[in-house]
Amino acid sequence: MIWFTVVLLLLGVVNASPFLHKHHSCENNQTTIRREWGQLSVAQRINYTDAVKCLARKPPRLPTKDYPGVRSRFDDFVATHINQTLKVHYSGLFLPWHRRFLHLWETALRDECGYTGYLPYWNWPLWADDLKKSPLFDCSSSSLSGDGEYNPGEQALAGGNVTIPRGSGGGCVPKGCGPFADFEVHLGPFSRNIVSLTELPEPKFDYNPRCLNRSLNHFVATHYTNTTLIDNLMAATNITQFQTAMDHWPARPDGVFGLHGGGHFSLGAAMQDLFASPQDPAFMLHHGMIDRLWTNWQAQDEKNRRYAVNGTTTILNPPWGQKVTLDTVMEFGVLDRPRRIREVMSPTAGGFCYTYT
Ligand SMILES: *[C@@H]1O[C@H](CO)[C@@H](O)[C@H](O)[C@H]1NC(C)=O
Ligand SMILES: *[C@@H]1O[C@H](CO)[C@@H](O)[C@H](O)[C@H]1NC(C)=O
Ligand SMILES: *[C@@H]1O[C@H](CO)[C@@H](O)[C@H](O)[C@H]1NC(C)=O
Ligand SMILES: *[C@@H]1O[C@H](CO)[C@@H](O)[C@H](O)[C@H]1NC(C)=O
Ligand SMILES: *[C@@H]1O[C@H](CO)[C@@H](O)[C@H](O)[C@H]1NC(C)=O
Ligand SMILES: *[C@@H]1O[C@H](CO)[C@@H](O)[C@H](O)[C@H]1NC(C)=O
Ligand SMILES: *[C@@H]1O[C@H](CO)[C@@H](O)[C@H](O)[C@H]1NC(C)=O
Ligand SMILES: *[C@@H]1O[C@H](CO)[C@@H](O)[C@H](O)[C@H]1NC(C)=O
Ligand SMILES: [Cu+2]
Repeated sequence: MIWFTVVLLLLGVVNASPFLHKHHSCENNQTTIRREWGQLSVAQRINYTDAVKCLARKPPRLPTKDYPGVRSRFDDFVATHINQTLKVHYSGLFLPWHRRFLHLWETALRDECGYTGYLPYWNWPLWADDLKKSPLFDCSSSSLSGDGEYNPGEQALAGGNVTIPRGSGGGCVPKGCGPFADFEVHLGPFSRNIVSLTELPEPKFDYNPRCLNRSLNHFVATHYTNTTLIDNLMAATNITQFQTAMDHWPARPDGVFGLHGGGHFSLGAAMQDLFASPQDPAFMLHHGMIDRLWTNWQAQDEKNRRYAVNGTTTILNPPWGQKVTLDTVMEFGVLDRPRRIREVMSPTAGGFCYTYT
């Protein structure tokens, strides 16, 4: 009887907590689960890549007249990302903007291409030791294709204190290598300069059809997406420290990438393109992992982390940048109406209703 009362009291306290109350906006909807690629069945993986290819066959909403490189619904996402690049990277908008972007992508796959699953993610350290043998990049019909053809001309990327040895590919994903072997990308490329962001290109939307160019990079995967770095990230005690571990640029003295850069530079030219990287079908799964880690980190301390933001609305947070607040408005072009940062701070509120395994 005493125990029963204690339990009831505890339940009362929990129910009255402002945190749970706020998160009740999701209560009438079943919380959906985003799973790791390796946790999906082969049929679920194929359903995902089929839906991605379906979006790449659908007509765009952006006018090709104004945006010549935009040839498909898939390209609407790429062009929107290109357009926002100088605001939503290495800035206070990085985490919130990409959270909404992923949701819009997942929704388009479901609503426009009949996909019945949810966004998968790529848990980097599970596969870092041998990307080529991973279910993500093993060239099987249930993968996201794999390495590019060996390009003897691919160089190491070097600058400042950072040198990244070349990867194992450097050319087109070859015939027979999974669902994106014949995939055509249309936009970019933009500079892949990894050190100096002092001379940034402007967004452009020219039509430049070419193959999906990959170079799996064992060095980057093992050095910049490993469990030590994830543990370090998750141990961050404030959002500034979290963002730094996730997303700092390598031009810092020890020349280390953030985990965000680590995933991008693990895969080769298409993913190393700061502007046009959503052209690689692995992009959304990489960002799924980033959003998952942020989600878990936020949930560890509701009071201090749920609404924590820091930085500006400009790439690399220059001193003159406008500081972000929860009322800062983010833009999504043809994909969505503008959203305040506040709206996206919880995966179970504001129209979101998802969790990660
Ligand atoms: C794959 O998608 C089809 C509909 O396109 C659906 O009927 C089927 O259940 C899906 N398979 C899995 C494993 O989700
Ligand atoms: C490289 O490292 C040295 C020593 O840590 C530092 O002084 C220098 O500023 C770094 N260079 C760059 C480009 O980060
Ligand atoms: C792939 O990208 C590399 C690096 O930008 C480039 O040198 C190479 O020409 C590209 N290969 C193809 C076939 O597009
Ligand atoms: C992860 O990488 C960092 C630096 O790149 C290194 O110091 C650390 O030992 C690595 N950890 C593991 C588990 O490989
Ligand atoms: C964030 O945490 C780091 C590491 O503990 C600390 O050095 C820094 O002062 C903190 N920043 C703020 C704004 O609390
Ligand atoms: C925001 O980040 C800057 C460094 O980029 C740091 O100096 C400042 O203390 C941070 N503020 C908060 C409230 O975290
Ligand atoms: C790019 O951003 C500008 C300014 O917000 C907007 O007018 C334009 O429609 C956007 N274009 C795309 C492709 O999103
Ligand atoms: C609940 O589902 C409805 C219909 O699918 C959707 O319109 C609404 O945004 C969802 N609400 C939340 C909080 O997820
Ligand atoms: Cu991005």
